Amino acid sequence: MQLEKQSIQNINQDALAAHQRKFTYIAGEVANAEHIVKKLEAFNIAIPSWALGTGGTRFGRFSGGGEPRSLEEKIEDVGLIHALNRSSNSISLHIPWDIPDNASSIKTLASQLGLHFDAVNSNTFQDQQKQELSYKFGSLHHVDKAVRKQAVEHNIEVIKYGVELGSNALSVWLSDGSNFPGQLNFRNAFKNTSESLQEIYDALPDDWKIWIEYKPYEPNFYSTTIGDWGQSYLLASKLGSKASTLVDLGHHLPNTNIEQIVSLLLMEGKLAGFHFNDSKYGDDDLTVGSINPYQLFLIFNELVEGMDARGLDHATGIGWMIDASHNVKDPVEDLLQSVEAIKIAYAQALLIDQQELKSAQQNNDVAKGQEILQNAYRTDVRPLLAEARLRADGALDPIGAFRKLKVRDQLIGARGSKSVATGL
Ligand code: PSV
Ligand code: MN
Ligand code: MN
Repeated sequence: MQLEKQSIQNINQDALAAHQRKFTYIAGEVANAEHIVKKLEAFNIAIPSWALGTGGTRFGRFSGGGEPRSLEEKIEDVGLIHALNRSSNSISLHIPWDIPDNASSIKTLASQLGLHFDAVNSNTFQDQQKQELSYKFGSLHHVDKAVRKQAVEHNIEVIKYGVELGSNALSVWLSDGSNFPGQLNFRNAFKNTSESLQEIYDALPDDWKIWIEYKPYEPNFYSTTIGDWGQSYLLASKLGSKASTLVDLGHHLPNTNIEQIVSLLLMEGKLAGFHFNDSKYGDDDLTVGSINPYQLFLIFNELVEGMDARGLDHATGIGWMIDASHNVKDPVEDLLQSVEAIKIAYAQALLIDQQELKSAQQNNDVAKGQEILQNAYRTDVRPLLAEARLRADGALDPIGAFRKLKVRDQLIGARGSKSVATGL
């Protein structure tokens, strides 16, 4: 199904007067409201194909119904999200969970909905049916050259799919690691990984990039071969300019200063981009901004300041993606919430007077620096987001519109109440 602009506009009518009141107020309060609205209008976050169905845990999966049954239906759902928030104009595929065999018709469907394909993700953390060799003891780091070769070939195949779809980045996350001391020689595992990645790197088309994701633990609980940003950065540096480090917010040990990592990677030109989510304990994949929105804001402060310093803008080079999963919420509503949280953090960071902050830092005026950040963080920027959506023909209140238009009921009608997303 597709959402008509007109039906969204009809729903906006009821909330228009209240919105205008709130927008006029904030536009008078902050110095750069127009600038922020324009930045928000241009801001887009990729939706992961694997987040459109109920994820579940290893203990169970409770579907909400109407879930996409095919890649086409996943693309349709991203189209719905984008129609409502006007900030989700791309989809990130995970192969082989998604098999884009019919690339040209898939591409046509996406472009009809105003979408394109973001990074493609490879998967060597599971064994697939008919796969010759097992990844039980790892893939790119494996002690057996034949297993490494199989994993390299899979990645090269994923690049080929990506080329057909018009993507230009390969995102690699490896579960490779060990569960017990003595299981693995760390240096050999790292060298094998480096050599395997080099073979994949050599197969990248000229305008492509490879993004190397890190994660400290799970599924391995003693060591992970690309376990932190240092290990990812080391690999990316050895590989060359097409390689950089992907930061998944949930892939840090508790209380890690993620904004500092972001700041330094950006400085070194090695920040690939993000898998946005939130975390209470580990790789929880919770809705962005649901646990620690201040951290998200501090990350965006580093991005705004660091991108300015490097002459970058939102569209240049960095991958903005969500990586979350939904066990008890409607996946579409959850993704709408995540995108909203990211844009709130971005808008708040854009409120900061960076010159004033720099001068507070230069003068060691600690309280002033803190005040500048906290004032921005405590500003309700939601009317700026709503205005950006309104100007782009989106919904003033995306979740409200999703509910009023009974989108989920219609999806259940079309797909059934027991539909299951492919690949999950
Ligand atoms: C691993 O935890 C990860 O964050 C990687 O990005 C995978 O591609 C994704 O989750 C799969 O759900
Ligand atoms: Mn991730
Ligand atoms: Mn993860």
